[in-house]
Amino acid sequence: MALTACELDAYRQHGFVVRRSVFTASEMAGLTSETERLLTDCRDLIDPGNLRCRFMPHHETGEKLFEVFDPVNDISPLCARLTADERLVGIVETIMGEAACLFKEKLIFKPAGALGYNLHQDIPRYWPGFPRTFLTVLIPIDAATAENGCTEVYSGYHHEFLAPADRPDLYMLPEECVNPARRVQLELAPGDVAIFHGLTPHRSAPNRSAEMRRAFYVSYNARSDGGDQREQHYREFQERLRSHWSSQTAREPYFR
Ligand SMILES: O=C(O)CCC(=O)C(=O)O
Repeated sequence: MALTACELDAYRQHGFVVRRSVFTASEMAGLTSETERLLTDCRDLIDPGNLRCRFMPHHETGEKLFEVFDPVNDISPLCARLTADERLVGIVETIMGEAACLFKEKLIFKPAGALGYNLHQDIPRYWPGFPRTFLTVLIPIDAATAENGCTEVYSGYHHEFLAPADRPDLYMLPEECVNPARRVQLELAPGDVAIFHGLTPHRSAPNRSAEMRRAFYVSYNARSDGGDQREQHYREFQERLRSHWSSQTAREPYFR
């Protein structure tokens, strides 16, 4: 079994679990070099008009900093291989109790100074058909610490939506939705992984260190919950981004 019975119980109780030292130092060095290669070789993709990219303001100056490639598998064979790695898929399938399908993957760079993420659950209440079995494996590339804005999860909230039923559009949640005493900062070393449920509320603080805090976030759904829907998901996701975009600016976004 890829997770022990104890780890599985912890996941069921808290909505997340940490598994240490899944990947070797040399595997992690390979992934680190891959992120550096992407920043160089794919520099021309990094553009606010490209739907693959997201930017985050600097927490003090407001300067827009490049933050995320979403998706990344099509420009990174190494990332694509990692999302199919049997150690990861084994952990996910132990939790799901059945075969898992890759749903989406994003490479977060979180450069020095980048603002954190407000409290949210990954499964949007407003999105019909979004798989309820969605979960994410967080693979830290740099050590994730409180200083550089590690992901912070809240234990025991993964059975329901926190957005009120009359505000299904509310993706970013008020902090009062959660009890601060149930917060766990996912301080992780390269090689560790954390797995958290799609309804586990989480947030992060700004990166107050002088370096990037890179992490690969890989999400899966159970095969019985819609099957392989990654392509369909990205089509729909980009459609939503496009309509949001067109309400903000006259420039036409593109995907490349
Ligand atoms: O990387 C972070 O700081 C948090 C990312 C996150 O919450 C998300 O992508 O849903």
